[in-house]
Amino acid sequence: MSKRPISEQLAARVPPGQVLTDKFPVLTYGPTPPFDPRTWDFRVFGLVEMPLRLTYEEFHALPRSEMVADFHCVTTWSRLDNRWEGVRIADLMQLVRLAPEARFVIVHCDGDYTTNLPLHEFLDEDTMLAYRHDGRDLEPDHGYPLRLVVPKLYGWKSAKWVRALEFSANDQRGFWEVRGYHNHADPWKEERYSFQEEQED
Ligand SMILES: Nc1nc2c(c(=O)[nH]1)N[C@H]1C(S)=C(S)[C@@H](COP(=O)(O)O)O[C@H]1N2
Ligand SMILES: [Mo]
Repeated sequence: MSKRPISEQLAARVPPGQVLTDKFPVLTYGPTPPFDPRTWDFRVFGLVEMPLRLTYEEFHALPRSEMVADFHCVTTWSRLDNRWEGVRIADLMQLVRLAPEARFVIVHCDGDYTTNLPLHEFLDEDTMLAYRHDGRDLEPDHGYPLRLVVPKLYGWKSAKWVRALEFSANDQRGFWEVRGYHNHADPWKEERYSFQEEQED
Protein backbone atom coordinates (compact mmCIF):
# COMPACT_ATOMS: atom_id res chain seq x y z
CA MET A 1 0.00 0.00 0.00
CA SER A 2 1.38 3.39 -0.92
CA LYS A 3 2.36 5.61 1.99
CA ARG A 4 3.39 8.66 -0.02
CA PRO A 5 1.12 11.69 0.27
CA ILE A 6 -1.39 11.97 -2.53
CA SER A 7 -2.75 15.07 -4.18
CA GLU A 8 -6.15 16.45 -3.33
CA GLN A 9 -7.26 15.56 -6.83
CA LEU A 10 -6.29 11.93 -6.33
CA ALA A 11 -7.71 11.84 -2.82
CA ALA A 12 -11.10 12.83 -4.23
CA ARG A 13 -11.10 9.59 -6.20
CA VAL A 14 -10.55 7.37 -3.18
CA PRO A 15 -13.76 6.31 -1.42
CA PRO A 16 -13.96 6.43 2.39
CA GLY A 17 -12.01 3.71 4.21
CA GLN A 18 -9.94 2.79 1.15
CA VAL A 19 -6.14 2.78 0.70
CA LEU A 20 -4.37 3.12 -2.67
CA THR A 21 -2.19 0.41 -4.12
CA ASP A 22 -0.18 0.24 -7.35
CA LYS A 23 -0.17 -3.54 -7.15
CA PHE A 24 -2.96 -5.64 -8.54
CA PRO A 25 -3.85 -8.08 -5.77
CA VAL A 26 -5.70 -11.27 -6.64
CA LEU A 27 -8.91 -11.66 -4.67
CA THR A 28 -10.58 -14.98 -5.40
CA TYR A 29 -12.60 -17.38 -3.33
CA GLY A 30 -11.32 -20.82 -4.38
CA PRO A 31 -9.08 -21.89 -7.25
CA THR A 32 -8.73 -20.25 -10.67
CA PRO A 33 -10.97 -22.30 -12.96
CA PRO A 34 -9.46 -24.02 -16.03
CA PHE A 35 -10.13 -22.52 -19.46
CA ASP A 36 -10.44 -24.29 -22.82
CA PRO A 37 -11.19 -22.01 -25.82
CA ARG A 38 -12.73 -24.96 -27.72
CA THR A 39 -15.49 -25.53 -25.17
CA TRP A 40 -15.81 -22.03 -23.67
CA ASP A 41 -18.96 -20.14 -24.49
CA PHE A 42 -20.76 -17.01 -23.37
CA ARG A 43 -24.52 -17.08 -22.93
CA VAL A 44 -27.33 -14.64 -22.31
CA PHE A 45 -30.59 -16.11 -21.03
CA GLY A 46 -33.63 -15.40 -18.87
CA LEU A 47 -35.94 -12.50 -19.73
CA VAL A 48 -34.68 -11.96 -23.26
CA GLU A 49 -36.54 -12.37 -26.52
CA MET A 50 -33.88 -14.79 -27.85
CA PRO A 51 -31.21 -16.48 -25.78
CA LEU A 52 -27.71 -15.81 -27.08
CA ARG A 53 -24.71 -18.12 -27.24
CA LEU A 54 -21.32 -17.01 -28.52
CA THR A 55 -18.17 -19.08 -28.93
CA TYR A 56 -14.79 -17.72 -27.87
CA GLU A 57 -14.12 -16.59 -31.46
CA GLU A 58 -17.53 -15.01 -31.86
CA PHE A 59 -17.11 -13.09 -28.62
CA HIS A 60 -13.75 -11.75 -29.76
CA ALA A 61 -15.32 -10.61 -33.04
CA LEU A 62 -17.60 -8.19 -31.14
CA PRO A 63 -16.70 -4.48 -31.26
CA ARG A 64 -13.77 -3.80 -28.97
CA SER A 65 -13.46 -0.77 -26.71
CA GLU A 66 -11.14 0.59 -24.11
CA MET A 67 -11.85 2.38 -20.86
CA VAL A 68 -9.89 3.64 -17.87
CA ALA A 69 -11.48 3.13 -14.47
CA ASP A 70 -10.76 2.92 -10.77
CA PHE A 71 -11.25 -0.32 -8.84
CA HIS A 72 -12.27 -0.58 -5.19
CA CYS A 73 -12.15 -3.83 -3.22
CA VAL A 74 -14.14 -4.09 -0.02
CA THR A 75 -11.01 -5.42 1.75
CA THR A 76 -9.93 -1.71 1.53
CA TRP A 77 -7.52 -1.56 -1.42
CA SER A 78 -8.20 0.69 -4.39
CA ARG A 79 -6.31 0.68 -7.66
CA LEU A 80 -6.76 3.74 -9.87
CA ASP A 81 -6.57 4.12 -13.65
CA ASN A 82 -6.97 0.53 -14.76
CA ARG A 83 -7.04 0.34 -18.53
CA TRP A 84 -9.57 -2.28 -19.55
CA GLU A 85 -10.16 -3.59 -23.06
CA GLY A 86 -13.12 -5.67 -24.08
CA VAL A 87 -16.74 -5.32 -25.06
CA ARG A 88 -18.85 -2.59 -23.57
CA ILE A 89 -22.14 -3.82 -22.14
CA ALA A 90 -23.82 -1.12 -24.25
CA ASP A 91 -22.39 -2.78 -27.40
CA LEU A 92 -23.22 -6.30 -26.28
CA MET A 93 -26.80 -5.23 -25.59
CA GLN A 94 -27.22 -4.34 -29.27
CA LEU A 95 -27.54 -8.12 -29.73
CA VAL A 96 -30.05 -8.61 -26.93
CA ARG A 97 -33.68 -7.58 -26.68
CA LEU A 98 -34.79 -7.53 -23.06
CA ALA A 99 -38.29 -8.38 -21.93
CA PRO A 100 -39.93 -5.34 -20.32
CA GLU A 101 -40.10 -7.16 -16.94
CA ALA A 102 -36.30 -7.50 -16.71
CA ARG A 103 -34.97 -5.53 -13.74
CA PHE A 104 -31.89 -7.40 -12.55
CA VAL A 105 -28.95 -9.26 -13.99
CA ILE A 106 -27.38 -12.33 -12.41
CA VAL A 107 -23.81 -12.92 -13.56
CA HIS A 108 -22.78 -16.60 -13.72
CA CYS A 109 -19.12 -17.61 -13.63
CA ASP A 110 -16.96 -20.68 -13.86
CA GLY A 111 -16.34 -21.98 -10.36
CA ASP A 112 -19.98 -21.39 -9.36
CA TYR A 113 -19.44 -17.74 -8.45
CA THR A 114 -22.38 -15.43 -9.07
CA THR A 115 -23.17 -11.80 -8.45
CA ASN A 116 -26.26 -9.64 -8.97
CA LEU A 117 -26.78 -6.11 -10.22
CA PRO A 118 -29.73 -3.81 -10.79
CA LEU A 119 -30.37 -3.60 -14.53
CA HIS A 120 -30.01 0.18 -14.76
CA GLU A 121 -26.51 0.14 -13.28
CA PHE A 122 -25.47 -2.80 -15.40
CA LEU A 123 -26.62 -0.94 -18.54
CA ASP A 124 -24.71 2.26 -17.64
CA GLU A 125 -22.01 3.47 -20.02
CA ASP A 126 -19.14 2.46 -17.70
CA THR A 127 -19.63 -1.33 -17.60
CA MET A 128 -17.60 -3.73 -19.71
CA LEU A 129 -16.80 -7.38 -20.25
CA ALA A 130 -13.02 -7.18 -20.36
CA TYR A 131 -10.34 -9.54 -21.64
CA ARG A 132 -7.33 -7.21 -21.36
CA HIS A 133 -5.91 -5.09 -18.55
CA ASP A 134 -3.18 -2.45 -18.79
CA GLY A 135 -2.15 -3.47 -22.29
CA ARG A 136 -1.97 -7.25 -21.78
CA ASP A 137 -4.36 -10.18 -21.83
CA LEU A 138 -5.88 -10.66 -18.40
CA GLU A 139 -3.87 -13.02 -16.22
CA PRO A 140 -5.84 -16.23 -15.54
CA ASP A 141 -6.02 -15.26 -11.85
CA HIS A 142 -7.56 -11.91 -12.82
CA GLY A 143 -10.34 -13.50 -14.82
CA TYR A 144 -9.12 -14.64 -18.23
CA PRO A 145 -10.81 -15.17 -20.61
CA LEU A 146 -13.53 -12.74 -19.54
CA ARG A 147 -14.50 -10.64 -16.58
CA LEU A 148 -17.10 -8.04 -15.84
CA VAL A 149 -15.93 -4.56 -14.83
CA VAL A 150 -18.31 -2.40 -12.79
CA PRO A 151 -16.15 0.49 -11.54
CA LYS A 152 -18.81 2.20 -9.44
CA LEU A 153 -19.45 -0.81 -7.18
CA TYR A 154 -17.12 -2.76 -4.89
CA GLY A 155 -14.89 -5.25 -6.67
CA TRP A 156 -16.85 -8.40 -5.86
CA LYS A 157 -19.45 -7.23 -8.41
CA SER A 158 -16.69 -7.28 -11.07
CA ALA A 159 -17.08 -11.01 -11.60
CA LYS A 160 -14.17 -12.99 -13.09
CA TRP A 161 -14.47 -15.96 -15.51
CA VAL A 162 -17.92 -14.84 -16.64
CA ARG A 163 -19.83 -17.43 -18.69
CA ALA A 164 -23.40 -16.15 -18.69
CA LEU A 165 -25.74 -13.25 -17.97
CA GLU A 166 -29.23 -14.01 -16.74
CA PHE A 167 -31.85 -11.30 -16.88
CA SER A 168 -34.54 -11.56 -14.24
CA ALA A 169 -37.58 -9.77 -12.87
CA ASN A 170 -36.50 -10.66 -9.33
CA ASP A 171 -33.27 -9.95 -7.56
CA GLN A 172 -31.21 -13.01 -6.57
CA ARG A 173 -28.31 -12.44 -4.19
CA GLY A 174 -25.00 -13.76 -5.47
CA PHE A 175 -22.10 -15.62 -3.83
CA TRP A 176 -20.92 -12.84 -1.51
CA GLU A 177 -24.31 -11.17 -1.23
CA VAL A 178 -25.62 -14.28 0.61
CA ARG A 179 -22.46 -14.44 2.75
CA GLY A 180 -22.77 -11.10 4.49
CA TYR A 181 -21.84 -8.57 1.86
CA HIS A 182 -24.11 -5.72 0.85
CA ASN A 183 -26.58 -6.34 -1.94
CA HIS A 184 -25.77 -3.04 -3.67
CA ALA A 185 -22.09 -2.33 -2.84
CA ASP A 186 -21.58 1.39 -3.53
CA PRO A 187 -18.06 2.22 -2.25
CA TRP A 188 -18.89 5.94 -1.93
CA LYS A 189 -21.63 5.05 0.57
CA GLU A 190 -19.48 2.32 2.14
CA GLU A 191 -22.14 -0.28 1.43
CA ARG A 192 -19.93 -3.11 2.66
CA TYR A 193 -22.09 -5.48 4.73
CA SER A 194 -25.61 -6.85 4.43
CA PHE A 195 -26.53 -5.79 8.00
CA GLN A 196 -26.28 -2.19 6.79
CA GLU A 197 -29.26 -2.84 4.49
CA GLU A 198 -31.57 -3.04 7.53
CA GLN A 199 -30.54 0.47 8.54
CA GLU A 200 -31.63 1.79 5.17
CA ASP A 201 -35.19 2.57 4.22
N1 LIG B 1 -15.54 -15.57 -10.19
C1 LIG B 1 -15.08 -14.75 -9.24
N2 LIG B 1 -15.07 -13.43 -9.49
C2 LIG B 1 -14.61 -12.58 -8.55
C3 LIG B 1 -14.16 -13.03 -7.29
C4 LIG B 1 -14.20 -14.42 -7.06
O1 LIG B 1 -13.84 -14.93 -5.98
N3 LIG B 1 -14.66 -15.26 -8.05
N4 LIG B 1 -13.71 -12.12 -6.35
C5 LIG B 1 -14.21 -10.76 -6.47
C6 LIG B 1 -13.54 -9.81 -5.62
S1 LIG B 1 -13.91 -9.86 -3.96
C7 LIG B 1 -12.76 -8.80 -6.10
S2 LIG B 1 -12.18 -7.55 -5.15
C8 LIG B 1 -12.33 -8.82 -7.51
C9 LIG B 1 -10.83 -8.86 -7.52
O2 LIG B 1 -10.34 -8.90 -8.83
P1 LIG B 1 -8.82 -9.25 -9.02
O3 LIG B 1 -8.55 -10.58 -8.37
O4 LIG B 1 -8.61 -9.24 -10.49
O5 LIG B 1 -8.05 -8.15 -8.34
O6 LIG B 1 -12.82 -9.94 -8.23
C10 LIG B 1 -14.14 -10.25 -7.91
N5 LIG B 1 -14.58 -11.25 -8.84
MO1 LIG C 1 -13.02 -7.89 -3.07
